[in-house]
Formats: sequence, structure tokens, C-alpha cells
Amino acid sequence: MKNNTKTRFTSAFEEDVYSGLTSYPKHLSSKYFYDKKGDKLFQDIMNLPEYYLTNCEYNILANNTQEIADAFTGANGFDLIELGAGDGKKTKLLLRYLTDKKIDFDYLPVDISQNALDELEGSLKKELPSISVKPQQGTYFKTLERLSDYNSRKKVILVLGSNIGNLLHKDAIDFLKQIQEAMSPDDMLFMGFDQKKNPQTVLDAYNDPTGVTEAFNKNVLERINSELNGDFDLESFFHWETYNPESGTAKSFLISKEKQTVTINDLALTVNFEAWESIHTEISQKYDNMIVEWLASQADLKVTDSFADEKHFYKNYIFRK
Ligand code: AVJ
Repeated sequence: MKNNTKTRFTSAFEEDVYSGLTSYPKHLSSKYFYDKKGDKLFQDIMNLPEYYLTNCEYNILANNTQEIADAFTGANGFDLIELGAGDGKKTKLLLRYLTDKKIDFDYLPVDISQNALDELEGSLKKELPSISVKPQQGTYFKTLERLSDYNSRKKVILVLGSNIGNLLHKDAIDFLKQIQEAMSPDDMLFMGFDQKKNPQTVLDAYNDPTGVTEAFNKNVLERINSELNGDFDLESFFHWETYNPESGTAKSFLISKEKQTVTINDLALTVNFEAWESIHTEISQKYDNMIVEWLASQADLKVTDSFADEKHFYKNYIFRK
């Protein structure tokens, strides 16, 4: 088959892989890390000693539960909408407190993965059976649009895990704007932002010696192999992490150890790699108060409160309109 003749794609994955691997420099989006295996690898990352983000945010929620939950609570109860709910380990701290205090609220976890939502709902049924859970399958944006006129009572939007860090600032502003547009005057946004810190600490978090992060990155190549009939030799690529302390941007790459050719049958594409050529796969942005205030102002939001862990590695901010 001839190269570069395919113009019609049957999925966003196909289209993005095609454009990313025919670009110079090459890139693939980290959103494609997450399938069943990728979800499991990310769970493993959250348990790595080097990956401080999860513990820091857990501690922030554990040490400030009452203050945070009180900020959530509205006169007629509220709807707690969590974008990217995951396994809910951190959220359960708040859910348990709200339940114990008999506060009136519905929990609306939003996720693209129905499987993730089913597992979360199942575990909540066991651990906190009295909570009203209303899972919302879909993209963040579509779900936010749908929920913006869902109910007249207060909405609290929760985005944990510094997930916003995967977005370039302009995309982060768009994301915040979409949330802002879905908010009414009394609503609030509670969001986690990993902070700038010793560059070595950041590098170590994305460079574990056990290779879990490497396997997580390479999962996008595995998905191309299995879903698009590719023949990436995973052994001939290695994971490389950089951190720019000035911009606060951690960047992940996969680097080809040798000159080689990869074929992706479903895209009718052959991709040539020079020795040491890179594929950029992820950014994990680190923030400080100035950047967060700037992002908020660009999205017509105000920072009204924040919570940090002891080492100030991580912060959760409250935003209002
Ligand atoms: C889920 C986007 C917050 O960037 O820290 C972990 C994903 N990548 N290790 C992050 C990730 C490599 C993670 N986020």
C-alpha cells in the first residue's frame, strides 16, 4: 500500500495517530494511554512512592474535610459533579463526611468509561449505601452542557488529580471557560493543581525505576499495535522525561533506539524513525498561585480559597464566578 493516501478515518484515535506520526516532530496524545490496561497502570502509578500527587491531595482532603465540605454545602443541598471520577478513593473522604452529617446532596460522577462508573457505583453501594449516586457517562463538555440546566440548586464541580496538567495553558483556559459557562452565580469549582517544586522531585515522579511510567507511556504504542494493526517493537523505544523549571512543564517522550520503520496497517501508513528520534506523548504542567490566578482570570473565574499540603507540593483551589 502507498503511504499517506488515507484520508478517511473511522475514529478520532485513527485520525490523531495518523496526524501525530506524520508530523515533525512526532507526537501522540496522552489521552490514548487509558484503556483497561492503561487504567490499571495509572492505578499502579498512584501507588508509586515517587508519585507524590495522590498522597498530597488525599492529605489535603483528609486534613480539611470539614472546611471543604462546609464550603460545598448549599441552602437546599447541592449536586456534587465530579469530572474524571476514577476510583473515588479521595472523593470518598468527602462523601463519607457529608453522609455522616446527613447533608442533602447527589453525587454525579462523570466519566467517559462506563466500566469505571460501574465499578465506582458498585463500591459506593457497599461502602456508603445511603448516597444518591447518579453516574453520567460521556465527555466532560457534553455532560457539563447537559447538567448546566439540570437543577436549580447549587452545583459543586470537582476536578481532582491535577488532571488539568495534561492541557497546554490555552486548552486549560478553554476547559475552565466551559466549566464557567455551566456555572450559576452560587456554584463553585474545586480543582487540584500540582505545584512547582524541586525539579528533581518532579522528574522522579515521572521516571520511576520500576518502569511503570514507561509501560504507561508505551501503552499508546500497544494500542496502535492491537487496535490499528501496527507493528511497533516496544523494546526499541524507551521513555524519556524532561522538566523545565521555568515554564513548570514536565514532558514525556518515547525515543527510538535505532533507525527503524513501523507499519500501521489500518492507516495504510509506514512511519520512519531516525535513531534517537522522539515521539512527544504527554505534558504534566506544574503551577504556582500566579499561573492559577491568571488561568482563572482568563476564564472569568475568581480564586476564593485554597488548601495545601504540609510541603506545599500540591494545592486545591476553590473558584467562583
Ligand atoms: C492523571 C494527568 C494527573 O500527569 O500526573 C502520571 C498522568 N502520567 N504519570 C499526571 C500521569 C504519568 C497524570 N494525570
